[in-house]
Amino acid sequence: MSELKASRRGLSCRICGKATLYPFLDLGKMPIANAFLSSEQLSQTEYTFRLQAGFCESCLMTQLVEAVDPNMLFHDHYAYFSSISGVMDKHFTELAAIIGNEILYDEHLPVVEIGANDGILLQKLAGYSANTIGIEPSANVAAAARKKGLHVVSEFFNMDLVDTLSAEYEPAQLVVGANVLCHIPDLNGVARALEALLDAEGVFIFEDPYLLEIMTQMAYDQIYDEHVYYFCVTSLSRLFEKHGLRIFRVEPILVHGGSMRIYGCRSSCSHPIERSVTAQIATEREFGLDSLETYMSFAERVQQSRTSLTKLLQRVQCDGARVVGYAASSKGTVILNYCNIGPKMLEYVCDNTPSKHGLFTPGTHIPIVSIDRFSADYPDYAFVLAWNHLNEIAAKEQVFREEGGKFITHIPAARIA
Ligand code: JHZ
Ligand code: SAH
Ligand code: ZN
Repeated sequence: MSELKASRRGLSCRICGKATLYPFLDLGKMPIANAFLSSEQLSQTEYTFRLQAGFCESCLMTQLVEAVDPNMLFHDHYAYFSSISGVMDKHFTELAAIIGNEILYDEHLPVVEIGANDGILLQKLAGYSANTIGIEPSANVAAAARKKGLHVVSEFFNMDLVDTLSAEYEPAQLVVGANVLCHIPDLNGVARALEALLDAEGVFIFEDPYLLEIMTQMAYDQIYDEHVYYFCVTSLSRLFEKHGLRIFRVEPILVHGGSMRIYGCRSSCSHPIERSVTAQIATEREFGLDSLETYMSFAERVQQSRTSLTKLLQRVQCDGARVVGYAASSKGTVILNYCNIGPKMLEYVCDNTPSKHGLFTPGTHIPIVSIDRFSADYPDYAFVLAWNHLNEIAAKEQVFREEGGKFITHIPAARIA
């Protein structure tokens, strides 16, 4: 037994219920990542919680220790609009084509998307199916999807919703969700609901940030309130298998800094389990994703990552440089708060989401401005808070670089890019 385990009893795991959840990373007191503040709210007390990640030794699911009520995160003014990225738009065009050409098998059976947001993927799926249904609890982004003529139910996906859908619709031939499965605390409930919703030969596809990439890239800023889980294929396979489902194919994908697309179905379905699944599970074992020590050593490297980032920022500031933040992402909230980077360090954070302009970053209170403001008077450095979009941002900001501007990133290590 390791020293850590000997020293204390584990907490209760959200997935298997056993007292084998060991906190390994403490990112401290944290506000809600997407709770950008108006100027009136700056003087009010912000909701905060202790941002800690834990690893369950029994079912191997990595998860938040303290979760925030989803109703506080996904509501009528959710800040993230999926359609802000051209690269993501292309990514979803490709996903829709795979679904349309390889997965759908019936003209009539419903195609359901969970976490449809502003309809970026659903609209493309509608090109392949006349029966698409989006599930999206955040009313403002659901309204943006409906404006595109899409059918969207503004509810959380769970068993109650599936009961309602089942009364009205036939079983689904496809359930798809990008960057949403890891957001849902009751994953056992999701698995049960999937099992109830899917047709006998129906397929589910999910894409989420991949734990192995988070660890190798030092992308600890993927850990925040909305991301309740950090999946590997091993932990997800075990979860689905408990509920009569199984993963039959996995594909690593590059978006959001390294994600995994998983394809699943009922256990009794005809899809054979492909080599990609067994190979990925073997890779995860080799890396040590089944061992608490791997997570403890990641946590040590997170502290080192913070030190080298703050040193780099202090150094350029001491040289008299003007530094701003680029992209008011959820991940940015984690970095800024954990590394204690405020308005004295970053003059502003610019972002291409109009509804974020005029607001302030959660916890650190840096003003969020438009990209026009950035272009009007380039700073010396732009610290990229959506490092996953660095290529897209750098391509857009060629003039900034031509005029001597430089990007700073902390992924995979603090550096001037
Ligand atoms: P981006 C959100 O994470 C939240 P965030 C959520 N939990 C999740 O998992 C992913 O999305 C899917 C700006 N930007 O995509 C716009 C530019 O300014 O990394 C956004 O405010 N210029 C659901 O918030 C922010 O970056 C650009 O050219 O970490 C998006 O950050 C681009 C491409 C983006 O998501
Ligand atoms: N799929 C999009 C949106 C990701 S943002 C993309 O990849 O860009 C996550 C979305 O999931 C948010 O719009 C949020 O409102 C929604 N969501 C959160 N919990 C959900 C649940 N239980 N059921 C369905 N959608 C949910
Ligand atoms: Zn567990």
